[in-house]
Amino acid sequence: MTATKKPQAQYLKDYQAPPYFIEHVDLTFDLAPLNTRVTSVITLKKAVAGEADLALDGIELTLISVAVDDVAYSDYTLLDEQLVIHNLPTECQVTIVNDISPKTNTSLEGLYLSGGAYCTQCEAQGFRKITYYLDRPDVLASFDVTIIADQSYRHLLSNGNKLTQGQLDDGRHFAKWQDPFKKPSYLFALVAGDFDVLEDTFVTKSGRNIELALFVDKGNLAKTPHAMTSLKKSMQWDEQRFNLEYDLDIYMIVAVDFFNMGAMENKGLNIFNSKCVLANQETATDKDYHTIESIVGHEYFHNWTGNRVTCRDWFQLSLKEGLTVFRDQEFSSDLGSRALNRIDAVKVMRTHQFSEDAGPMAHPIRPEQVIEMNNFYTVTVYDKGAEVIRMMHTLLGEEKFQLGMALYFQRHDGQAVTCDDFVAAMSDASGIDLTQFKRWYSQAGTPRLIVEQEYNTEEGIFTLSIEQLAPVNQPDNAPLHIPFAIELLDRQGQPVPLSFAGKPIDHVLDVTNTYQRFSFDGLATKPVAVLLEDFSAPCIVEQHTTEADLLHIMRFARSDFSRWDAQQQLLINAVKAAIENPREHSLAKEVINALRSLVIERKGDLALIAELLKLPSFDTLAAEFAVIPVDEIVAITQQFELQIAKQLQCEFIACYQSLVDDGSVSADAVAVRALKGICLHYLAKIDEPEHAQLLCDAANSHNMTNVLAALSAVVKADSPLSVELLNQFDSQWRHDVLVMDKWFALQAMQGGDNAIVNINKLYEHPCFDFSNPNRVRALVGSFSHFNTAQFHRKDGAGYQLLGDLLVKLNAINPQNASRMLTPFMSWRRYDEVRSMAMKAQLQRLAELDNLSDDLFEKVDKALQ
Ligand code: B3K
Ligand code: ZN
Repeated sequence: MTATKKPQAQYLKDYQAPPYFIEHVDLTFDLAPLNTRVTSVITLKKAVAGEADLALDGIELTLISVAVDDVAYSDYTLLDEQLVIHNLPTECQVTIVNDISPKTNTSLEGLYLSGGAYCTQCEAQGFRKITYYLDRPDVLASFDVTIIADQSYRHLLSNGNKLTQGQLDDGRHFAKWQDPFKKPSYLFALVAGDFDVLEDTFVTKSGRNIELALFVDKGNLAKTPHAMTSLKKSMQWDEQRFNLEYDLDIYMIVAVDFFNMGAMENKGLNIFNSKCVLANQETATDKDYHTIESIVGHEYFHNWTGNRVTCRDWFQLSLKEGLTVFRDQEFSSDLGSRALNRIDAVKVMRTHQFSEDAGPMAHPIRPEQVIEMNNFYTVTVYDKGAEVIRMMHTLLGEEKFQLGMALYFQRHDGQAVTCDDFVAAMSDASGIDLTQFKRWYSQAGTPRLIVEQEYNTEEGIFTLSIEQLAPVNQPDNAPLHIPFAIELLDRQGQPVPLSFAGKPIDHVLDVTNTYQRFSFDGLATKPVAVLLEDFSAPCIVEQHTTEADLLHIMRFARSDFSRWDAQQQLLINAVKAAIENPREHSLAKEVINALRSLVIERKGDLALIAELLKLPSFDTLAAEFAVIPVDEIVAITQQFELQIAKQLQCEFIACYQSLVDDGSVSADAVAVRALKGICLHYLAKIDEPEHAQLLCDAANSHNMTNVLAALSAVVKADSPLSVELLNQFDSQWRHDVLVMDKWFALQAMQGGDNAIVNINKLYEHPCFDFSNPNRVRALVGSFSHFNTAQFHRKDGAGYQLLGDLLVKLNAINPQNASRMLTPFMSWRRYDEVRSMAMKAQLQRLAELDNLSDDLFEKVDKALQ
């Protein structure tokens, strides 16, 4: 790394409590696009004995004045990113006036303009782009906020309850808000705009009436009912399952088009990416409906796990995120299919999280060193964090887990705490020792478990020996406490009771040592073992399971998840065998027959059957190899899919035609559409007039799930139909950018040498906008993640396209740039030609004069 700039890391070990408390803050915003005036009056109390400067964070602010107790004050030092005020009295009020420019703020952090509306994003450290403040999560203050704006901004919103509103002499208007709950600055929010509003109410279980309001761009009201229903379901679920009730009198959600992530849990005033709110059957897929429900739930659940109890410092982020992801996963599983939700979560773990954990950005769920906090909103902190909570839930059971939650709130409501505090509550409430378990918080990497099975015919004893190996990239890791769930099946597929010497054994084995043996007796024949049932711990299990055992598990395991898992393993083995032995380029008869039975019999949940008919993704397969054989994986999966399509085409047609989609959003209708979609996926691969007709009918339907199933089927099959259907979609939906994102994604997935030229051309499309993260992700994100063959072209043109984009985004929106960089992070896992071409792009970024901290941190780690 030759770049002269070397941003400094912050360390968990250096944590110090703040030298001042801020008891209250009174903010006034006089809104104007290029010069919004912010007046902040902070009521302070010194928290330490003796002299202490007050070092307030502030970035890109124009300081106008400082006063202490209403008297102008000049004893301060203004640094690049801090205002250091000296010699303050022990208690005082500091008034700071500064200007900011929302219109030119393209980072989408701090106060910015999204379309015509002002909005904010303060987590993690965006508040310092609004005013000088102790911008850290352990400073909890009550906030009063006054917003002044032109009348055209009809809605002036902030956290808490509205105190007053009125007209000003100059023709402008104002509103005053008060949040009675003390909060850190990252939960502050302000919105000013002219919206359509969907209003509703919710009565809590203690009988309080809560006003609900959903603010969207004009004309979008018809797309709001699903999000509102999701909110009410979330409120009810949190009361039932966690005994948690909403606290303010009003809950507001605002949808904006320019947003860096999905949504933000600001107290009482959530701000959402419009794609995570707006939906109707014509414009959104069933998957979008599910995502909206889960994100609305996630943000709502933060009101307790995040807002009422928050993080002491940002290293503790998983305290709120891991726990809230666990809660939203449970919400989705209680309301919908537990198995499908588990499959989705495990896919994320095994592909994205395992690869992050094995790569240059590997970090424990509680990181110890951070340069740019925004880089740590990762699959590790969120999803592995949720798995760590789930393991505690498995070890404690629901009842004790809920006692732990209750104790956590009893001890820490209104505080900023650490992950240790959470585990202590769980352990104290349950009486279960979690000392060793806590290593999950401080050790990075994915543990590997080598499992061996022995069966002693004479004694009828079956033994599992489990060896726990440290991750290759974390050789010094100490053994973890791993809840390892199993099921044993007999030859007939019946579950075998687990016991030894007359003592029952729980199906969750406590793996705590580097090597352990677990024996079970009373077994007349060698059982088939289902291991790591339901993915009971985020580990890699290494063991050889025969094809016959996998087929047995697929038929008989009690866990739907484990049945899916066995099927995936069977398919993964087939792809690996084909790569090792190029003559074995077809799927075995048994596998095709198993798939055929699924399509014909259609027993159980149709959505699960749809899932079982999918081949493992490129990422899933790539995870199996030290050096990813890109061309082979692409070629073999294409070949297998064609084989399935050819051998089962009659069954797919019959299945497609016999399924009746009633067009509703019921779970049954969603499952029907999922299975019909898979049929289309395979049928598109064979150029037959009958198939083309089915595809065109679906593409012309009024249900976006069906339309998209048809379009993605033709695009992935490189079917001659795709040009016409894509053009038709473009002219039909050009007025709706969120729908056009689906079109951009389809364009990005097109095969053939023209793909890159096409994307460069699409940058000129009237709907495309580099400053909108949704557009960029739809087009280039889909390309780099899903168009494997073209992104990983050997001539490096795919990498060049992403590199060019990153150079541009680095200046516009570093947070988005850093997210888009992810595919380059695993450059070492590719063959020489590809890895050198990716590395060249990283080096190109490293040499940028204006390299952002966000990109610096990742590029620097990647190149080390
Ligand atoms: N807490 C926010 C994420 C903030 C990301 C900052 N770069 C959304 C969520 O996890 O609920
Ligand atoms: Zn969250």
